Amino acid sequence: MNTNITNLLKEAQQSIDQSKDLNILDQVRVTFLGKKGKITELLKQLGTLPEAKRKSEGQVINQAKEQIQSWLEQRKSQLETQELNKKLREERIDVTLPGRRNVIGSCHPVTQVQDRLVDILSTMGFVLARGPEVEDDYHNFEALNFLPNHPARTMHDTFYFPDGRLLRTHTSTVQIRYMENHTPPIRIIVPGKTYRCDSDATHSPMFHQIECLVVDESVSFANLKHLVALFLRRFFDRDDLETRFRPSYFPFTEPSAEVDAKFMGTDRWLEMGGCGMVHPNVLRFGNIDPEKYTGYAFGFGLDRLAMLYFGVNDLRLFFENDIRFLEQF
Ligand code: 2NL
Repeated sequence: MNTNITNLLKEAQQSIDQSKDLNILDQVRVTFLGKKGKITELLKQLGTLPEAKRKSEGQVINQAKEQIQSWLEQRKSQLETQELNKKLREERIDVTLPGRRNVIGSCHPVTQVQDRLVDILSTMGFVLARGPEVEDDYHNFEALNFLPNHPARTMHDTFYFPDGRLLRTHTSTVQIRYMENHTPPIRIIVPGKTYRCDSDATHSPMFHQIECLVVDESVSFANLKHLVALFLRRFFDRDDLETRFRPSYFPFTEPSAEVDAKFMGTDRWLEMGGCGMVHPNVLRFGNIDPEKYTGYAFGFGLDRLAMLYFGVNDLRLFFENDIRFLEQF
């Protein structure tokens, strides 16, 4: 019996020493001291021994039990210290590391140009107006004097929804809506996103326009020409900027013109946008009496203005959202 105990103690000591963590140590405790543990089994067997041996054997087993308990406790506190130290090491904060930088965003270049245009035209008495990007055929085409079979209505240029609604192909929809709810004098500026089924180096399916509409008594083509020239000079901050009108056609204006600008030192005319006197039919669709009022309107491609303003040579850069490009503005 005694040699058994000696071996058992050796075995326990070894297992305790080799326990790598608290879970394993607890398993060892169960193996020796648990309800069905080796020591517990020995104590149970005491009853089968003759009276004389029972006491001394009992003492020996109890001593062994206490010994194992004390080893377990020692090892336990050792492992606890180890685990605490490991945790402290892992969770150490290196206060000498550089802090995380706050990355601050900025306005997209097209938005910057849009804001600049709105600022300039606000000083000229224009009021900002906005409207929905999902539109109906009436506000996008019919009220703008597009005949039922006009080519711009075909699936080729316009994004249609299954229910017949569409993504506006120009911001003029907003001016129609504004005329429906206001009486002249009207002086509005309408910037916004527009959509056409077109995509290459110079066309993006989503692009931006900025349009202006003026309706009042005795508004003239001369007023239009003066305002466009003045506004372009202010926008490019060039008093020497030359502008010219070329005859053109839009369903919603008559007469209509294309606007070109030439920068001093270059001999090339660059197209900026279009303009014209609001067609009497369009005024009527907006509940405005064309016998009493006249109006002019002009529209510019905002992305194109932004390219010229910042000297960007590829339209697509504006829509790729590459942070290395955007960070430069
Ligand atoms: C262009 C040409 C233009 C207009 C837009 C307009 C709006 C109403 C009535 C009459 Cl509600 N006209 N807008 C007029 C002429 C030209 O835009 O090339 N835009 C990028």
